Amino acid sequence: MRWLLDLIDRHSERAVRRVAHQHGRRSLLTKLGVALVGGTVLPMLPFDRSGQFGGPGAAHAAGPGKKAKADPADDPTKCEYWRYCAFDGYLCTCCGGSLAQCPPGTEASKVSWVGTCLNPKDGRQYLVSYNDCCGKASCGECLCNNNERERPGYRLGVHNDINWCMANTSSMFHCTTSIIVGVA
Ligand code: ABN
Repeated sequence: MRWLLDLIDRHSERAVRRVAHQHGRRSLLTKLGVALVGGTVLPMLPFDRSGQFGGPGAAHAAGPGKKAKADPADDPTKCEYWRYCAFDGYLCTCCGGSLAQCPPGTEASKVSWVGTCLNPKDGRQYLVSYNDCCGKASCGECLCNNNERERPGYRLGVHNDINWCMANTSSMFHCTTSIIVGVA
């Protein structure tokens, strides 16, 4: 009887060792496989990397949890926008109008003053007509005063601190547009 118990013992020990051995090897192989496939395939997946290295998409992808700053030279609601280099007044883009259109209920001034501004996108100088929008009280939003090439007030045509609604039926000044009228 003793010999039978010894035999069962040896058999079970061998079986247990074999299972433990094979299982250990397989799980190692599985882990290696996952690491290899993951490491090779994951970088090939189509992630959006357009925000890297300050490229064109950088403005909307400054990194996790961070908001990139928009360039004010590109934003017509900011005084730093390139067309406003000689602008004096309230931006019509903040007052219900646009760069070239007066807000509803106002009309463009019949006279204006023209500045010359550099467009950083193409390196060219543009003639920009600053027409006031007339017929309503001051808009009061986005007051800007840039004075590139402006001259003192005793020379009316080269001074920008003027109410250009003076020749309209209503001389009430509301806001100012910035209309491109030529290339210098
Ligand atoms: N051109 C804008 C403006 C209007 C009234 C007074 C000064 C400047």
